[in-house]
Amino acid sequence: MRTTRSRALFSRATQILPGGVDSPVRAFKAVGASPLFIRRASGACITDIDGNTYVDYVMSWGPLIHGHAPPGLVKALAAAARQGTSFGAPSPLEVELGERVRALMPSIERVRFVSSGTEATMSAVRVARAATGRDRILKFEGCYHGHADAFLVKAGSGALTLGTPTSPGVTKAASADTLVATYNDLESVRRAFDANRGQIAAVIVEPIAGNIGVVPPAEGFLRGLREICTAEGALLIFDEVISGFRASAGGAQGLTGVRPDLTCLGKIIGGGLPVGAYGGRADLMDLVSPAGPVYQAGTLSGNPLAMTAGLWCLNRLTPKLYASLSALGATLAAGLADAAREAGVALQVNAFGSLVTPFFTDRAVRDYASATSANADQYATFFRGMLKRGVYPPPSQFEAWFLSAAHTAADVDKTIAAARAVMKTVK
Ligand code: HOZ
Repeated sequence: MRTTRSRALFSRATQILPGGVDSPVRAFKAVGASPLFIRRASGACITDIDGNTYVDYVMSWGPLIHGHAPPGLVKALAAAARQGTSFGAPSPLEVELGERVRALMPSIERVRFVSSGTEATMSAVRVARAATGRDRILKFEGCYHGHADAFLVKAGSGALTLGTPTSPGVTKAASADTLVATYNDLESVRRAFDANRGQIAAVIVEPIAGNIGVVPPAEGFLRGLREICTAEGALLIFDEVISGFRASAGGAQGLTGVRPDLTCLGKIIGGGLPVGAYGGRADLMDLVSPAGPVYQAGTLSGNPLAMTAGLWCLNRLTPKLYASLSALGATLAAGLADAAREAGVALQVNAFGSLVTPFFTDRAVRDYASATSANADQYATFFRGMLKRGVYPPPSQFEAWFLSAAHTAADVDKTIAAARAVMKTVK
């Protein structure tokens, strides 16, 4: 595998982009490698500027449930672009996508489109604080809700990989109202409410944790959160940026039947273009300006290209798609587990439908502590070996693998065969 061009471009990039990238995990720091610069992508594959092609399991970190550049989407985007790329004024597409989101997730009675998941979560918390008149929020250790100041407390994703759970530059005041509980541990939530009676505006949770690797909710955890929030007069916010339209067409809430007060969306809702959204109960969302006093705005919010991509994606979420994604996910998870067993490597594979994470640990992974017991050095060796064999997993132990409609049984077989060979090299 020749990487001369990627290496040269990375060297040049470090002179203009901090760390050579526009988002930390892309720098491959956590896996001791130099990032690949991608020239193009199609279906389940990406090709770098040296001409190497890989089966991709990053899939732009989740939005591409229909694969890279599906021809129908490309055509729809080209047609939309001819009509104008941004209006800064309402367009019919926003209404159409909003209604589509509400049909798929009925808890979303009103929705506001923004441009990223980070914008969605910070705005949802603002609404929760305004609605309750309370300042504090409760999040879970290892859950990542974007990079707004209030959330960079014991966060997951890049903040975890880089070992900076609390970022410099976040003031004590900005994070002082953020409480942290343990994922899948309702007792830790009750303790936080006991110690902060009448002060917690909202509990925000990834209903399927996806930023410490994949950690599904334990039986009863989400329902327990709903009960506690209702009893304590706090709002329940589901951050479904990853799980929305992926766990099922109705997200994690559609599968579990637990109805949050507010939901944050991103990734699939934009079909690979920059979109986020937050929505929920009409009485809460009607606090948002100009319906109400809670200010939030954005130049590219409801952008016609992004709305077009979102609609294209959401209109193609069939039961058949989820059945085949789950089957592929199960085959991949089982294949990775078998490969590790054969090689005598301790591995726990967590999977939820099309989300998969192989954790290099012998502990069951159900929260931050067990996830971070995984051996990141072993993952790094595994990652580099897979890359050499034409498979591109996420460049961090603590990120999810994403499958798409474009992945085939042959892609997964190739991945498992590569894993069989590579596991033998993992010490
Ligand atoms: N925060 C994303 C992973 N959970 C990474 C975003 C990116 O690098 O594109």
